[in-house]
Amino acid sequence: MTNNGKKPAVSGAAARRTKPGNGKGAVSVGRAGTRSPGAIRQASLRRHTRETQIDLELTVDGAGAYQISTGIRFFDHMLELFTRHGGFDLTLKVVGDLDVDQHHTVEDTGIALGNAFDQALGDRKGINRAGYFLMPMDETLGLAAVDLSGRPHAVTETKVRTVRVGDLQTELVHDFFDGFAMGARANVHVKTVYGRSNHHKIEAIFKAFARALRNACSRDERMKDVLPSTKGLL
Ligand SMILES: [Mn+2]
Repeated sequence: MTNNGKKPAVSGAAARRTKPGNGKGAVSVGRAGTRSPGAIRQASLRRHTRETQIDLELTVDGAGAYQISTGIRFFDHMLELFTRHGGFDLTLKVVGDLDVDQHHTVEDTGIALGNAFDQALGDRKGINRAGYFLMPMDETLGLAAVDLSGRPHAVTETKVRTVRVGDLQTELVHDFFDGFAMGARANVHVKTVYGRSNHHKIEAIFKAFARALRNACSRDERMKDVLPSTKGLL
């Protein structure tokens, strides 16, 4: 799916580095150069392993433009609305070993997306760092709380009892957020407070997550060059 394709210009030269990755394959990460306050925060990432091939371009300070294909249609739907509700821009192409099952595809997408946020946010100075959101969707209420704390941990409670919603294995919702938390070095809590429709339960969580993350990533005008931690490192 695609929309206006709006793409802000990269500020600074894109520095590119390649590292050996985790033994599963080569991983190269490109990121926007030195960020001045107000610069658009972006990252591009290529994560190719024997299980998944992921190519991703993220703009944190975007306008909700997306072009997303993971091979799992319901997952695409969730990532599309994540991008729009977050006000990000996301181009994401995932080719995973769906002949095994959806696990690697969903988990690795979470890791890669989290990595992209980590890269784009740099030293995390001058951002809110934490955010939360309560998202209603008809009869369902979804909750998300995010802290870009450097401490990876995810807690999920979807209250979905069916094995699948659409074509997505629902237990993998946790693996996505767990992967994201690892990749972004973030603490992520998402839950369905209540609801009936399984589609709504997952969708409300993704929307709440997008808006909580948007708040966490947003700049704090009063603390422009300040690290939002007394520890000295995020
Ligand atoms: Mn929907």
